[in-house]
Amino acid sequence: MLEWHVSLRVFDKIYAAERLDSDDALELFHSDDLFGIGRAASSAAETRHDKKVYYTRNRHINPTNLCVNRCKFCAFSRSVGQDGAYAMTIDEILHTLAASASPFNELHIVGGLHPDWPFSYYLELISKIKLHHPHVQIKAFTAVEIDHFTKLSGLGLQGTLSKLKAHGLDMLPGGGAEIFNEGVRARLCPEKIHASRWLEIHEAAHNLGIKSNATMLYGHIETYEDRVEHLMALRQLQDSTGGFQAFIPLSYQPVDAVETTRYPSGIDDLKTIAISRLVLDNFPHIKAYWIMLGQKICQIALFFGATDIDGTVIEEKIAHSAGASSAPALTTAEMIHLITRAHKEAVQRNATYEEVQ
Ligand code: V47
Ligand code: SF4
Repeated sequence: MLEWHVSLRVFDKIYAAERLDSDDALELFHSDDLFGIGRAASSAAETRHDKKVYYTRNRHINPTNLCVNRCKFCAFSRSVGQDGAYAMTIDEILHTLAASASPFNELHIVGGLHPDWPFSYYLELISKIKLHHPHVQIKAFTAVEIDHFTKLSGLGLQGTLSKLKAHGLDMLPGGGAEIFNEGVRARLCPEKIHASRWLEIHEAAHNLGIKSNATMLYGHIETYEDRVEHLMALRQLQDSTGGFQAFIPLSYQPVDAVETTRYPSGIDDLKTIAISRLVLDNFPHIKAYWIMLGQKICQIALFFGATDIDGTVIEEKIAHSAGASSAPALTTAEMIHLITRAHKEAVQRNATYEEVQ
């Protein structure tokens, strides 16, 4: 049941910069006071970054869509022998990068859990990319992939992450978090690592000086309580490590295999961005990922607490396999236009949020 008003008590806490608790967050999700919540989140964003909105020149590489996990919401993955399955050699990836028409300074590499590739494939991949593109920062491998690598390497979690770092890994992306609630995970992605393992992997990365992002896949079968539980778990880890850079709410792109008639509305997208900004008071950035939101909602999200819109994203495959209607890529000029038309200051960054001229 939607309540139009958020109680004055919650707004008083927000404007006094007091930390919100789970009940406050839940009240915000149940409210339909989109503008009140948005105004508060926008003010929280401007306190941190003034009018600045960050973007990057990046491209994606998905080395393979073969995956031994088959999450129900994932239209990208394939099993061995299935139509559309692919696996790229390291040379193919290097050629793709060399042939890239537009320059990039961040590479986002994620893929399926290949049934046969050894750990050495991944080490060689990132070290060769660094050799050919030394200025490029590598944001690679979700916690789900890192867990898979620990089984291949036999080096344990710390040893595996340290090896990857030594070969050129700069930071971890935020994927694989989905929704931490185990009941929802059991229904949507039973083979995936548990939430506690996802958090443990990010904690270990932070302790080794590897920054990371965090995501939440919302708008499918989860409840508002599940979203709040997810946000609180992230805030708690961030309190202890400070290693997260951005939180990215991922707007679910409906696929037939998930039995739900729900999908995130524009209002839900904006409210989720805004509430994330208000609850995750220790996260530097909330990212409005235009690939999943579409450019227009992404632009409006800049008035709801988002201070990052990701990047040019050449060749996105995961959301587009699920039918995302956003463009396949944006040019730098289009990104700047999107930000400045919202009367914000467009700031180009690298993967670790240093400003790039
Ligand atoms: O973990 C899969 C999600 C994620 C669907 O860290 C889906 O900067 C919506 O994590 N609808 C991968 N989402 C993408 C990701 C990401 C993207 C951009 C930037 C960063 C970052 C991270 O995509 C997966 C999964 O949660 N996903 N299927 C779907 N149908
Ligand atoms: Fe595999 Fe990741 Fe897709 Fe799940 S979301 S099936 S782990 S590629």
